[in-house]
Amino acid sequence: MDDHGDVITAAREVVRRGRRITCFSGAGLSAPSGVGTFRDPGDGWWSRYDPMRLASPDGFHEDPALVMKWYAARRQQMAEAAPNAGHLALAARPDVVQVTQNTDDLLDRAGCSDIIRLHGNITADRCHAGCGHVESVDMHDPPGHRSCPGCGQAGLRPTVVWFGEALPSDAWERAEQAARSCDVFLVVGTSAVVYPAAGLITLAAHAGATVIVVNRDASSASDVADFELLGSADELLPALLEAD
Ligand code: BJW
Repeated sequence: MDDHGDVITAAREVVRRGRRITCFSGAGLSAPSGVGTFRDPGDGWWSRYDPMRLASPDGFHEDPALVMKWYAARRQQMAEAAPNAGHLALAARPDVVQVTQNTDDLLDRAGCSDIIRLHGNITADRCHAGCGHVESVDMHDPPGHRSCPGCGQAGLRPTVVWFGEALPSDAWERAEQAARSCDVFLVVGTSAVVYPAAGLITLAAHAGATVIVVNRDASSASDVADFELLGSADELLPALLEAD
């Protein structure tokens, strides 16, 4: 067997023996479904657009129509996507705690029921001024910029976390607990550069978990990895997680 096969076999054995497994995922999990990543050179969103114009409160304040146009494009892309074999392999393991940075609904559609969402959920909009109005959106026919029908004070924006915004405290507390208490921490398809989310990896490692990284390329998680499996998440996760 080649070196890569040896690493998969050894990591698979660690997973098989794991009693508490947490999976921390990012955009690379949904990439094989056709959902764009953020930082991949060439086709990642941030290679083409300034993140602070599209994913920050200041950007929304400056040009809300542009921001909502970008979200409409992403929502349509996600609506046309289907869960891939990586999502399905995770959903087949209800014992694995799912912590994700992804805002799409592909883990839900694969069958995961309890997902800890660090960066929110793209399938709904809320009042940017915080009046409490929330509404789900039609992902196949997503809306553009419009005012909040609840208070009329501000625009509606996706229920996601932008740069400079705090993560939902309940999700963050559950994620920290899941990182601290697991014995195997899977890191799937994330560049691991966005904080505080990326800090979960070192938290888990320092708490004694074996860290298994699944990524198409080396990432900021490479240095912390006990096992690094380089390849596509839709091919590696079934090999890592599925029973013999
Ligand atoms: C494959 C593959 C395949 C491809 N198979 N793999 C400490 C230091 C420096 C800065 C900070 C810090 N702490 C906080 C900050 C600021 C900031 C930050 O981290 N900035 C850095 C980027 C410099 N963080 C924040 O602002 C956060 N908030 C915060 O800190 O609040 C503080 C606060 C407290 C109290 C009150 C107020 C404030 C919020 C971060 C929000 C991130 N939001 C986004 C977009 C919104 C959601 C949406 O619209 O969907 O979230 S940005 C974007 O990055 C998105 C993602 O969830 C996130 C992570 O990206 P991810 O998933 O890793 O994707 P990529 O594209 O980066 O990587 C893809 C990977 O997949 C690559 O590695 C590929 O190789 C791989 N891949 N195909 C396997 N087939």
